[in-house]
Amino acid sequence: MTSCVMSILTILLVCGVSAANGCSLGWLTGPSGCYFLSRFTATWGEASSVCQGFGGKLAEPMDEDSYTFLTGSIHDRGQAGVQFSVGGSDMFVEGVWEWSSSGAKVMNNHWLPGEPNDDNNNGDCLTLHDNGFNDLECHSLHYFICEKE
Ligand SMILES: [Ca+2]
Ligand SMILES: [Ca+2]
Ligand SMILES: [Ca+2]
Repeated sequence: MTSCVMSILTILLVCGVSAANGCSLGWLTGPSGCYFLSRFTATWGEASSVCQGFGGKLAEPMDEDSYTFLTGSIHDRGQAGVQFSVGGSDMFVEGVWEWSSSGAKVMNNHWLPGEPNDDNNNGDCLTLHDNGFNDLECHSLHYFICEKE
């Protein structure tokens, strides 16, 4: 029993350790925070909940530095062409793309060609490829990126 408790404590301690740069183990250090690229898929809403469970949110690359960092990270992982859910949507006003935490407008200059196309009249959630943004249906399953301070 004692060893079992000790093991759990050890795990908690190891998992709680932060790297010298201030980001938790398994998270990347980016220009405006720490980022986690998932290795499993979820709906946009589920992904948002997972990120909140980590004490963060779905990533919101609001400036060129964070956009470039995240697209580069996707590319570096060998996942060019794979799309990751990020924290923007037009679920409130069709065609008006906003970051969820602030309502700030999504940059207009990084949509993939032909996007946003409001897939099936229902493409209301934002995903990021290694080369641009796409809109997709919120209930479809994708990898995702979390962000925290
Ligand atoms: Ca819509
Ligand atoms: Ca839409
Ligand atoms: Ca689309």
